[in-house]
Amino acid sequence: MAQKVYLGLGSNGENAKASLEEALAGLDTLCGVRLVQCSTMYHTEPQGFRDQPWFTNCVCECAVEGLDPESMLRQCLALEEKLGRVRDPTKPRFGPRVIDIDLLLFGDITWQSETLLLPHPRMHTRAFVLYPLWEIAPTCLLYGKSLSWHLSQFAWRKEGLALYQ
Ligand code: PH2
Ligand code: MG
Ligand code: MG
Repeated sequence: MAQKVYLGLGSNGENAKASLEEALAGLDTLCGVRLVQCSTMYHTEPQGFRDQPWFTNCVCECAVEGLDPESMLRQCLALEEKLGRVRDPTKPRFGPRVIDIDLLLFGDITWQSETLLLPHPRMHTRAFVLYPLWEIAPTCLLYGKSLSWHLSQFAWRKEGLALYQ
């Protein structure tokens, strides 16, 4: 049976929107993966490492068949590389990137390995993930609470398509 998988996509490269579109198209071509829906693309204030350009972020839903979370992750990392991402260990961990594809939720699976944690360990603290996810999955629960509950736990605001936090 196919799993409902939610992914967070982000870019603060030069052509961020084009990079997200390429990533969405690329996801749909992955073996065992079908793109089901995608949120609006938002312009989002950088989190973590603040001194970098604003990001464009969206969240998408994929139907995933015959893949476990680690093999899905490997395919996502390979797609990031194909779209031009270079991981430089001397650069800040949360710094600028042409494309970031994060596994947020993989069905109801809780996963804890050295390479992957599910649910994504920071998603409940980030408006740039929670708000677009709420848009496409308004009844989704995270740790047994609604997405709007999580969004009420910290300060953020939406102005048009901009998400401040
Ligand atoms: N990704 C990060 C760090 N900070 N901030 C925003 N607004 N959007 C992101 O996608 C993002 C971030 C690390 O993955
Ligand atoms: Mg990320
Ligand atoms: Mg990532």
